[in-house]
Amino acid sequence: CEYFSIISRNYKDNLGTVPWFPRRIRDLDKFANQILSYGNELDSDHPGFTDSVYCERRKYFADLAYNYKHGQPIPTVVYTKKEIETWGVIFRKLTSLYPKYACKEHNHVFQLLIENCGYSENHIPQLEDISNFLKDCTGFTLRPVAGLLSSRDFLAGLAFRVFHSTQYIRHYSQPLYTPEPDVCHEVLGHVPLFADPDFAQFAQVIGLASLGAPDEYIQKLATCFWFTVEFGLCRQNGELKAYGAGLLSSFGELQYSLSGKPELKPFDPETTALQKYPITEYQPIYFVAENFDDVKEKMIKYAHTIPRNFGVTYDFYTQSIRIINSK
Ligand code: NLE
Ligand code: FE2
Repeated sequence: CEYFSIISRNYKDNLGTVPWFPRRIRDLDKFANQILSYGNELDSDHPGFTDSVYCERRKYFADLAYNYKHGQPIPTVVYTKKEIETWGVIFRKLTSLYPKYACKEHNHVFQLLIENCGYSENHIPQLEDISNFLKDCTGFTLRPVAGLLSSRDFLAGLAFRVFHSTQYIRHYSQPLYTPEPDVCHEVLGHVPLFADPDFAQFAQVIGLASLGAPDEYIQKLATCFWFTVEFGLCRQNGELKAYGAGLLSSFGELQYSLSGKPELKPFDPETTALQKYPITEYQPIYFVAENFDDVKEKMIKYAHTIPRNFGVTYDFYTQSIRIINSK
């Protein structure tokens, strides 16, 4: 199967007008059946490929997400003993590293997640509980996703403060690092930061900038997302800390990223947007942010350089996109 392949789909109609984008939060339901690869098929080099129990399980999770509709509660999952053990290994290892390696926002919210959402080494927290928690903090909510979305669809969700989240767990044989997102990556890596107001706003800025943007800019925005939300480092009190979810969910890469070995560059959307990167191994280069407010302001400036003859805002009352200055 094409588990890690990125196939770009052509949204443009024959007239070359603005690519389609969701206008109401309910429109996000349309993404479910346009995933790049159905999330239940595993590549032959995937550690779970020859494990029929694991494959079956992935199909179960893919179906849950595939059938999900906006407004429904996210289905509760009864995780197996083996799955909880895998989670436990990752949870214990990461929580021992966070005090030293994670940014202060992550550490702050993590405590709240333990108190409010049942985060513990013996329990994989439920997406529904987390989604409700995030909603109270920043208005972010989670939506289960069956497989890889195109960058365009994934980023569009952020415009609505909706984060598409996987619900399955990685194969137990490789807890230290996985190239594909899994529930550990989402709930340990991403969720804490989406509870932070500045960070939430930054993520939404990328989402809004992506709506109707030309393909070339979708790729640039996705690259900025990669080097911030996924693999960002920041400086706090003169020390380097991780805030990217791909680092905060991989106890291998978290230590590596702050080991002094990889190359570090200052985050600047113009140049960061052009950086090439591998998706199945540790990153050779990381970008360092000063703080979330600073990256947000830089992204807002960058968004203005995207050719689009209209502006957009998000209306929280109606959960829909408003078009402004349409020419
Ligand atoms: N490498 C990360 C991990 O092992 O948790 C997942 C990254 C997903 C983009
Ligand atoms: Fe991610």
